[in-house]
Amino acid sequence: STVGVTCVPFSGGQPKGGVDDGPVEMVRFGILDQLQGMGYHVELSAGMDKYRTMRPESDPPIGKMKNPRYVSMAARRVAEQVKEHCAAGRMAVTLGGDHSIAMGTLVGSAAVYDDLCVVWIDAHADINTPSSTDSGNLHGCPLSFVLGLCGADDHSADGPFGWIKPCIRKERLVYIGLRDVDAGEKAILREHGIKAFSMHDVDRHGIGKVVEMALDHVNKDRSLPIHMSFDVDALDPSVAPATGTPVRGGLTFREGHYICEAIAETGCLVAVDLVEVNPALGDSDSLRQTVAVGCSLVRCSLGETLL
Ligand code: DIR
Ligand code: MN
Ligand code: MN
Ligand code: MN
Repeated sequence: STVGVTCVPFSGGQPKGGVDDGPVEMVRFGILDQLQGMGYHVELSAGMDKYRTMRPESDPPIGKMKNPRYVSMAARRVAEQVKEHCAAGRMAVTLGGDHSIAMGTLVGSAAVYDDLCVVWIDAHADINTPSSTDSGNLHGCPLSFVLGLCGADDHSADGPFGWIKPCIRKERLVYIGLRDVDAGEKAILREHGIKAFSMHDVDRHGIGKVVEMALDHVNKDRSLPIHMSFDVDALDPSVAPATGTPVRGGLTFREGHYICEAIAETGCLVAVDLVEVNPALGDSDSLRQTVAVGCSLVRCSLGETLL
């Protein structure tokens, strides 16, 4: 079978440079050869350099949103590339880049798969709306756009995000790993009854039970297509130090891998994002460790097993 890999060297959804070098470092580490070694044919999306050169000359904030036009243009292109892979029946693997690109990956996979479920692995909820965000960084907002939680004006045809039509049902979203959720985001999760398993739940139940409960919530019969969006900052900073917004108390190396293995085992996975690897942060050891763990999570999502 074929994996459709989209590399997205993009950092416009947050202020730290370097996260745009995540995909090239993962390729340099050998992720494409590793997937081929697992028996996959690899189809690589063309023109990854365009994500750097497409930055508009002028991109003043809209309300609190920073780089709104650039984020929108990049995500829109991601959506086309992911949609093309999904439409061709390929497993869509997207290497970021910051998490704002998930606006694009989700629009792309949801355009092909009805009743898509989303498993979001992250320290953060990434569900701020353009009005609830404190930082204005759009990597903290991708889910509000695809769920349809922002205001009508945020989707207006003359604004940058008019192309995003809500495409994910809130009942089909579940989180694992949360531990740094803004007050406004907590209110959104509560108001909409969105299911989330925090690190507290991982401590209480163990990762095996948490993944089972998460899948039971979005995909009781294990029959619906799954899009897994994995922010490497879900892992503990001791495991994945080279990332822009590390938060203590995260998933262990095995817990992170277990999630990917268990979701791969369902046979329902159609798209995987691996985002927020920032090779510019920390020393060369942190970089190597983080890139390596990112690649290994991708391989496990594609069926690599321990035995
Ligand atoms: C915060 C941090 N909730 C924000 N979000 C991060 O800026 O909206 N997401 N770091 O990955
Ligand atoms: Mn995060
Ligand atoms: Mn909306
Ligand atoms: Mn994230």
